[in-house]
Amino acid sequence: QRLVIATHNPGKVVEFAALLAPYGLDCVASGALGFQEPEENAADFAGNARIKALAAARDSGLFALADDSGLMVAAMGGAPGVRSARFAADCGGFAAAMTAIIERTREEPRAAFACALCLAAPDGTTATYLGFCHGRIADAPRGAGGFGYDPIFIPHGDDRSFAELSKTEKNAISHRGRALRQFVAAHLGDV
Ligand code: ITT
Repeated sequence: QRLVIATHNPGKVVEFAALLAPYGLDCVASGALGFQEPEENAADFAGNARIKALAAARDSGLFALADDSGLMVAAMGGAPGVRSARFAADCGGFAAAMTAIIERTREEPRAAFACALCLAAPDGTTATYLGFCHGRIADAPRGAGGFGYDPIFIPHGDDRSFAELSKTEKNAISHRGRALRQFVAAHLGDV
Protein backbone atom coordinates (compact mmCIF):
# COMPACT_ATOMS: atom_id res chain seq x y z
CA GLN A 1 0.00 0.00 0.00
CA ARG A 2 1.42 3.37 -1.06
CA LEU A 3 1.02 6.21 1.43
CA VAL A 4 1.89 9.85 0.87
CA ILE A 5 3.32 11.51 3.96
CA ALA A 6 1.94 15.00 3.47
CA THR A 7 4.76 17.08 4.90
CA HIS A 8 7.60 19.27 3.71
CA ASN A 9 9.36 19.04 7.10
CA PRO A 10 12.37 16.66 6.91
CA GLY A 11 12.36 16.20 10.71
CA LYS A 12 8.85 14.79 10.57
CA VAL A 13 9.75 12.56 7.59
CA VAL A 14 12.58 10.94 9.59
CA GLU A 15 10.24 10.21 12.54
CA PHE A 16 7.46 8.83 10.33
CA ALA A 17 9.92 6.60 8.51
CA ALA A 18 11.01 5.03 11.82
CA LEU A 19 7.49 4.77 13.24
CA LEU A 20 6.00 3.22 10.09
CA ALA A 21 8.95 0.98 9.16
CA PRO A 22 7.45 -2.16 10.74
CA TYR A 23 4.30 -2.00 8.61
CA GLY A 24 5.75 -2.50 5.13
CA LEU A 25 4.11 0.57 3.61
CA ASP A 26 5.59 2.25 0.57
CA CYS A 27 5.86 5.79 2.01
CA VAL A 28 6.70 8.85 -0.05
CA ALA A 29 6.86 12.43 1.24
CA SER A 30 4.70 15.00 -0.53
CA GLY A 31 7.68 17.37 -0.61
CA ALA A 32 9.61 14.77 -2.64
CA LEU A 33 6.69 14.51 -5.10
CA GLY A 34 6.85 18.25 -5.67
CA PHE A 35 3.32 18.97 -4.48
CA GLN A 36 2.59 22.52 -3.40
CA GLU A 37 1.88 23.25 0.26
CA PRO A 38 -1.73 24.36 0.83
CA GLU A 39 -2.47 27.37 3.02
CA GLU A 40 -2.82 26.22 6.65
CA ASN A 41 -5.54 28.62 7.71
CA ALA A 42 -7.60 26.48 10.13
CA ALA A 43 -7.99 27.48 13.78
CA ASP A 44 -6.67 24.24 15.24
CA PHE A 45 -4.22 21.37 14.67
CA ALA A 46 -6.89 18.95 13.44
CA GLY A 47 -8.20 21.46 10.91
CA ASN A 48 -4.75 22.13 9.46
CA ALA A 49 -3.87 18.41 9.34
CA ARG A 50 -7.09 17.84 7.38
CA ILE A 51 -6.29 20.63 4.91
CA LYS A 52 -2.83 19.15 4.26
CA ALA A 53 -4.03 15.52 4.01
CA LEU A 54 -6.89 16.35 1.62
CA ALA A 55 -4.62 18.41 -0.63
CA ALA A 56 -2.03 15.63 -0.86
CA ALA A 57 -4.66 12.91 -1.45
CA ARG A 58 -6.24 15.04 -4.19
CA ASP A 59 -2.89 15.85 -5.85
CA SER A 60 -1.60 12.26 -5.71
CA GLY A 61 -4.74 10.16 -6.04
CA LEU A 62 -3.35 8.12 -3.12
CA PHE A 63 -4.01 7.82 0.62
CA ALA A 64 -2.23 10.68 2.41
CA LEU A 65 -1.25 11.16 6.04
CA ALA A 66 -0.63 14.71 7.29
CA ASP A 67 0.73 15.99 10.58
CA ASP A 68 -0.01 19.36 12.12
CA SER A 69 1.79 19.93 15.36
CA GLY A 70 3.17 22.54 17.68
CA LEU A 71 4.33 23.60 21.09
CA MET A 72 1.83 25.02 23.58
CA VAL A 73 3.38 27.07 26.37
CA ALA A 74 1.33 27.72 29.52
CA ALA A 75 2.94 31.10 30.29
CA MET A 76 2.10 32.22 26.75
CA GLY A 77 -1.57 31.25 26.95
CA GLY A 78 -1.00 28.15 24.82
CA ALA A 79 1.00 29.99 22.13
CA PRO A 80 2.72 29.49 19.79
CA GLY A 81 0.49 26.39 19.37
CA VAL A 82 -0.97 26.14 15.90
CA ARG A 83 1.34 29.01 14.87
CA SER A 84 4.57 27.29 16.00
CA ALA A 85 6.18 27.23 12.54
CA ARG A 86 5.20 30.85 11.85
CA PHE A 87 6.42 31.95 15.31
CA ALA A 88 9.89 30.56 14.52
CA ALA A 89 9.87 32.28 11.13
CA ASP A 90 8.73 35.58 12.69
CA CYS A 91 11.54 35.36 15.26
CA GLY A 92 14.09 34.78 12.47
CA GLY A 93 14.66 31.08 13.18
CA PHE A 94 14.38 28.42 15.87
CA ALA A 95 17.38 29.64 17.91
CA ALA A 96 15.76 33.06 18.44
CA ALA A 97 12.30 31.54 18.92
CA MET A 98 13.62 29.20 21.63
CA THR A 99 15.37 32.09 23.39
CA ALA A 100 12.12 34.07 23.34
CA ILE A 101 10.19 31.15 24.82
CA ILE A 102 12.81 30.51 27.54
CA GLU A 103 12.65 34.16 28.57
CA ARG A 104 8.90 33.95 29.05
CA THR A 105 8.83 30.68 30.98
CA ARG A 106 11.31 31.16 33.83
CA GLU A 107 8.52 31.34 36.44
CA GLU A 108 6.02 28.99 34.81
CA PRO A 109 7.74 26.43 32.57
CA ARG A 110 4.86 24.05 31.81
CA ALA A 111 4.36 23.22 28.14
CA ALA A 112 3.03 20.49 25.89
CA PHE A 113 3.53 19.35 22.33
CA ALA A 114 0.42 18.46 20.34
CA CYS A 115 0.07 16.52 17.11
CA ALA A 116 -2.96 15.99 14.90
CA LEU A 117 -2.62 13.31 12.24
CA CYS A 118 -5.14 13.16 9.46
CA LEU A 119 -5.48 10.28 7.01
CA ALA A 120 -7.27 11.26 3.81
CA ALA A 121 -8.47 8.82 1.16
CA PRO A 122 -8.52 9.78 -2.52
CA ASP A 123 -12.33 10.02 -2.29
CA GLY A 124 -12.04 12.76 0.37
CA THR A 125 -12.88 10.62 3.43
CA THR A 126 -10.77 11.54 6.48
CA ALA A 127 -9.93 10.21 9.94
CA THR A 128 -8.03 12.24 12.54
CA TYR A 129 -5.94 11.17 15.56
CA LEU A 130 -4.49 13.37 18.31
CA GLY A 131 -1.42 12.90 20.49
CA PHE A 132 0.03 15.02 23.29
CA CYS A 133 3.24 15.08 25.30
CA HIS A 134 3.36 17.13 28.48
CA GLY A 135 6.51 18.58 29.95
CA ARG A 136 8.34 21.82 30.60
CA ILE A 137 10.59 24.35 28.92
CA ALA A 138 14.31 24.00 29.77
CA ASP A 139 16.33 26.93 31.07
CA ALA A 140 18.64 26.64 28.04
CA PRO A 141 18.58 24.70 24.75
CA ARG A 142 20.19 21.27 25.10
CA GLY A 143 21.06 18.43 22.71
CA ALA A 144 21.54 18.06 18.98
CA GLY A 145 18.93 15.45 18.00
CA GLY A 146 15.43 15.90 16.67
CA PHE A 147 14.27 19.15 15.07
CA GLY A 148 12.42 22.38 15.70
CA TYR A 149 11.80 23.13 19.38
CA ASP A 150 13.24 19.81 20.65
CA PRO A 151 16.26 21.37 22.46
CA ILE A 152 14.03 23.31 24.90
CA PHE A 153 11.34 20.70 25.64
CA ILE A 154 11.80 18.35 28.59
CA PRO A 155 9.12 15.66 28.65
CA HIS A 156 7.44 14.82 31.95
CA GLY A 157 9.29 12.06 33.80
CA ASP A 158 12.69 12.81 32.26
CA ASP A 159 15.35 15.44 32.80
CA ARG A 160 16.68 15.39 29.27
CA SER A 161 15.34 17.47 26.40
CA PHE A 162 13.73 15.83 23.36
CA ALA A 163 16.94 16.71 21.48
CA GLU A 164 18.95 14.63 23.98
CA LEU A 165 16.83 11.51 23.52
CA SER A 166 17.47 8.86 20.88
CA LYS A 167 14.94 8.69 18.03
CA THR A 168 13.46 5.56 19.58
CA GLU A 169 13.14 7.19 23.00
CA LYS A 170 11.46 10.29 21.55
CA ASN A 171 9.06 8.29 19.37
CA ALA A 172 8.02 6.17 22.37
CA ILE A 173 6.64 9.18 24.26
CA SER A 174 6.21 12.01 21.77
CA HIS A 175 2.97 13.63 20.65
CA ARG A 176 3.67 12.27 17.13
CA GLY A 177 4.40 8.74 18.34
CA ARG A 178 1.22 8.72 20.41
CA ALA A 179 -0.97 9.96 17.56
CA LEU A 180 0.69 7.58 15.14
CA ARG A 181 0.09 4.52 17.33
CA GLN A 182 -3.63 5.35 17.27
CA PHE A 183 -3.48 5.62 13.47
CA VAL A 184 -1.68 2.26 13.33
CA ALA A 185 -4.18 0.58 15.64
CA ALA A 186 -7.11 1.87 13.57
CA HIS A 187 -5.73 1.15 10.11
CA LEU A 188 -2.81 -1.27 10.24
CA GLY A 189 -3.66 -3.70 13.03
CA ASP A 190 -2.50 -4.09 16.61
CA VAL A 191 0.51 -2.40 18.16
P1 ITT B 1 4.47 20.62 7.26
O1 ITT B 1 3.29 21.54 7.44
O2 ITT B 1 4.97 20.55 5.85
O3 ITT B 1 4.25 19.24 7.85
P2 ITT B 1 5.74 22.37 9.21
O4 ITT B 1 7.11 22.37 9.82
O5 ITT B 1 5.23 23.66 8.63
O6 ITT B 1 5.73 21.21 8.10
P3 ITT B 1 3.57 22.48 11.13
O7 ITT B 1 2.82 23.47 10.33
O8 ITT B 1 2.81 21.33 11.73
O9 ITT B 1 4.73 21.80 10.25
O10 ITT B 1 4.37 23.23 12.24
C1 ITT B 1 4.83 22.54 13.35
C2 ITT B 1 5.83 23.40 14.10
O11 ITT B 1 6.05 22.84 15.38
C3 ITT B 1 7.17 23.43 13.38
O12 ITT B 1 7.81 24.66 13.63
C4 ITT B 1 7.92 22.29 14.06
O13 ITT B 1 9.31 22.49 14.03
C5 ITT B 1 7.35 22.31 15.47
N1 ITT B 1 7.28 20.92 15.95
C6 ITT B 1 6.31 20.01 15.69
N2 ITT B 1 6.62 18.81 16.19
C7 ITT B 1 7.82 18.96 16.78
C8 ITT B 1 8.68 18.08 17.45
O14 ITT B 1 8.40 16.79 17.57
N3 ITT B 1 9.81 18.57 17.93
C9 ITT B 1 10.13 19.87 17.78
N4 ITT B 1 9.39 20.77 17.14
C10 ITT B 1 8.23 20.32 16.64
